[in-house]
Amino acid sequence: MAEVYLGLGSNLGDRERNILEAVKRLGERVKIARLSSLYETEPVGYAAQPWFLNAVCSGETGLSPHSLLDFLKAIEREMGRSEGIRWGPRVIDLDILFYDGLVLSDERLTIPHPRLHERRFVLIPLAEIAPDLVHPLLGLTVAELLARVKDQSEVRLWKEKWLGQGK
Ligand code: A4P
Ligand code: MG
Repeated sequence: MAEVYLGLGSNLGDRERNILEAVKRLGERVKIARLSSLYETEPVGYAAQPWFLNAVCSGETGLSPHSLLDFLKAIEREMGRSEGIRWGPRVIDLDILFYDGLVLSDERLTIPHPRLHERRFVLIPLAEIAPDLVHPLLGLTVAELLARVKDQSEVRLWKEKWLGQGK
């Protein structure tokens, strides 16, 4: 089994319901251990779109990295995400942030996620559930990455207790 950290984001439709639905579907192949609060976040990369809800979770899975990516893409497809503008609006976006201490990069998959350390909308929820987790390439903890991040986009705590999280 591998310990994985996943990022969830939605900025179309009922955003909270979309994230909740994605967490439920993830549970079919990933035993969820920790789930962050929900944060409302300013769009990064492509500004002319609605604000996101973002969260992160950790869990254990028997899936290989590429099988996990296929599983996440299948959930995105089933939940009606259509191909759109890169970094543009989406019903649900699921990213692999970390997979054990693995470092991997090919044409389909890069682990750790190549932009996670530049993004407050990832680092803030991640720091809530795993501040001491060390980035295997950068050698810094999540809390240290957050202290150094240049991104100044807004990230607001939106809902702290949901789905029985925080146990
Ligand atoms: N891919 C490579 N590595 C990974 C990985 N670690 N996890 C490939 C997931 N996918 C990975 O992703 C494009 C391709 O990246 C996948 O097919 C996979 O083979 P995508 O999800 O189809 O497209 P995308 O999400 O539009 O592009 P990308 O580059 O993944 O964007 P990001 O980095 O996910 O950013 N602002 C706020 N506030 N909140 C957000 O959640 N999200 C984005 C998307 C931009 N701005 C945002 C947010
Ligand atoms: Mg993505």
